[in-house]
Amino acid sequence: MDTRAAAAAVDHRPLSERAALNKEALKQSFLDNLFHTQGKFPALASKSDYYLALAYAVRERLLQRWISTAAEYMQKGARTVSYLSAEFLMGPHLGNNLINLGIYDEAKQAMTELGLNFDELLAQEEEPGLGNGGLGRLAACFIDSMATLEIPSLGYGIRYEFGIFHQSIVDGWQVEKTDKWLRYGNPWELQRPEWAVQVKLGGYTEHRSEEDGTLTVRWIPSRLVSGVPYDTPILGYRNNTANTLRLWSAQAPESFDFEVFNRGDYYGAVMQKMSSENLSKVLYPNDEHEGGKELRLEQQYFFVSCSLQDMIRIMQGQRLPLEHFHEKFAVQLNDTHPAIAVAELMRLLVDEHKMPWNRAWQVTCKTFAYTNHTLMPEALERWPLPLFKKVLPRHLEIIFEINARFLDEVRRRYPGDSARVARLSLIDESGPRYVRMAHLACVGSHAINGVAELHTELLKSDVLRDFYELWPNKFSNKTNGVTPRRWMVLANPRLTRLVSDSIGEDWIKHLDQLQKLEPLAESADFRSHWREIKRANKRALAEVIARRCNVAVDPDSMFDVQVKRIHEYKRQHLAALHIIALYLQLKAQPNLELAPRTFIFGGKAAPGYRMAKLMIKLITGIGDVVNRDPMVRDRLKVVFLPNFSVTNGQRIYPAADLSEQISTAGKEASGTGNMKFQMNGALTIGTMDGANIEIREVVGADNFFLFGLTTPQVYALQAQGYRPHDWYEQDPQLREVIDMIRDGYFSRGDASLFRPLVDSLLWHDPYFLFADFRSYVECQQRVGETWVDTERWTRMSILNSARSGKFSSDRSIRDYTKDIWHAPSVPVELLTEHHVRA
Ligand code: RUG
Repeated sequence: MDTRAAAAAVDHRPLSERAALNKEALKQSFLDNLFHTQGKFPALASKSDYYLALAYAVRERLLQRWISTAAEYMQKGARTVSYLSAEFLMGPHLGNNLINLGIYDEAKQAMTELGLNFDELLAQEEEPGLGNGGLGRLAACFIDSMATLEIPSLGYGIRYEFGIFHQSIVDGWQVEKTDKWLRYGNPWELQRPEWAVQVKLGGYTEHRSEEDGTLTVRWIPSRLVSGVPYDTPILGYRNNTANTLRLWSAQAPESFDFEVFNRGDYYGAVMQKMSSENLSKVLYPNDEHEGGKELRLEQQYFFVSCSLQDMIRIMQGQRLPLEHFHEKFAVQLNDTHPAIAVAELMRLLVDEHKMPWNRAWQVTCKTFAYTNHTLMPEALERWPLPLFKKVLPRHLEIIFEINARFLDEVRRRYPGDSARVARLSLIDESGPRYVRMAHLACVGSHAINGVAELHTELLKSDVLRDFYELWPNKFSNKTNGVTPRRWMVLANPRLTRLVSDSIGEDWIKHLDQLQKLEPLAESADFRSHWREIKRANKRALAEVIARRCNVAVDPDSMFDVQVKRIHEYKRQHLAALHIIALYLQLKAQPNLELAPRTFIFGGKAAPGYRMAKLMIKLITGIGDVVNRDPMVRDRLKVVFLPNFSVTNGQRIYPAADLSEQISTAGKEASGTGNMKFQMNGALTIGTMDGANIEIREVVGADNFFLFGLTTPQVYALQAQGYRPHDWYEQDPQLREVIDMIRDGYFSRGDASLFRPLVDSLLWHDPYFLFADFRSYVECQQRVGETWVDTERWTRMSILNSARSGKFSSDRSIRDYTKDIWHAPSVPVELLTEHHVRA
């Protein structure tokens, strides 16, 4: 770009004129921002400067929508959904905002005309990885859908300074690096210090009888932390709505610093400031044992308290009495991480706003609804009582009071059933005492939901059975969904163009309309287009793989993909066993007809989860052997793509032929990656688990590769005493595969490396790999046979995509709105600058 020409082009017109949604206006604001915001001219500007200049240009276009939305909601006194989530895995904003504003192509053209590479600019954005996986990404899809459906909503969470760690693979092992996503600033957020709130922690309580006979409680904290909100606009798709994601950052409150400072303890004051700011420092990476982590409990309480105080501020601003809190706000608890909100709202209403207990309890129960996301017992949060008391002494008292009243009700319903009372109690007293957060969420919510049909049924019959028996009407299912804006339109522009050219653009907001593609599955011409697109996407991914993994993969081979968190229950190691079986087959019969396959893995292991890290090492070890072996390397390739993230997912899902959804039946609550693959035309090989069951239901059994035990079969096998070693003895192929790992074939002769993994499988196999091995291998055989019939495969691929309408998060949000939130949509009229000033 020529500096003089660029300088001459700077424009001084008011923002409203400059913020038009067209190419020339965009170019203009880009140049203005390069000069006035970045303070750079082209000869000095870095790619990051260009990215930021474009981001600010886009932000100017968001602000008008954001202000108009806020004004509309205020004027209408709109009922608002508050989505409380410890994680929001947003992914990069720029591309998504351009799509939702409807100016993606214009922006691309504008940058190209300025001599810049648009894709390179997009790649500059540091992805805000403020989540671990499915749960955080679901929250991101949900706020996208709420904005698209024009439902007034606020996403509340934590502005972690370090998001999910960056994974690299060194010598086949996972290595973690901190994620400094804020290092170059974040153009998408606005700090709102004027809405900061104070949060208390620690200390003790004082109870006093007043003269009028009432009892007042004072909580004297040992620490105060200030919560400062950072707001990010969340655009709806091609409408005027821009809702808000409000993330809280912890800072030291000045007044408190001063107290220590005045005592002359300067270093003490500094330490206190640092310890306060630690609260929002880092996202916990979903480790196995979080129960004892004080900072994690503090984080949860911190963002919940900030958010509820913020809602109260909003009510007071609109002069609404707090008795009507539940009418103004529908608060959804995304898992148990924000469950402390039940006790905190009670504290705010009773202690701080002097509402009588019974009234406050009614308001609280009508306010909250709770989504459960897991059946894994170790993921159900509980906090040791002493720790809880140390951090939240007043809340423990409130929980005891809630529990006493609740258990009275239980005893009335089930006289003499003390075992049931113990099971339902908010306090686990079977050993050392714990506060059970799922119980607190169930008792304090008017609605409880699971995230897929099977999951909800298992909650009712197993994990939350006692609560279901008590309150069957509270329970419902809300199957997850994903936003087609990010996961199709942004991630797969080629497919988007083909689909829109064939059936129009309505499907982007009404995904059911993809059904119109079904007849096209019979057109040879359409199928050929469909294949060309998949091939182009695979070529693009192959380039990434060559760059990152230094492995050449063939875009004409089948891309067989498993990307998700690494966990034993998700069974990446089952896929590994199958690859070894294929390898052995090829070695034994070099002329075997076998269509070339590329196995692609991606996913992070929690840093403290040793078995998961060993699973990564096993996969990379298999890759080292297979990819180098001249006898097989043209037919099998194995790659582990490092640092699976939203950005990488956008490249991977559109390029997949086969989606691996192979968790043990009854373990995966829903899965959402399965939906992203399906939308983009991958076929699924999967168990009867989570949302796989519903995917199979909509695509039809003929278009889905099913294998493995069902949940009742898993339970039965467990009950009769599962002995994996017997399965090993009885299956020669399985034996050969396991022996090879055990003997060090994939660890350069080191027979000790995979010993923990092999021993766990042989003697425990808690996730039934051996029991499902034969069925999986046979199913993979069927996959291979189908793949070589290219036309049939393509037909199945088109039908998978055409029948994915159910899995739009728009459908999920409609379900929540209809059954739980009852929040009507509020279309927004755009304000001009003139309105705002007047
Ligand atoms: O493991 C579940 C997924 O099955 C599910 O699709 C996703 C969204 O509902 O949530 C995941 N999850 C569960 N993430 N964390 C938990 C437990 O806290």
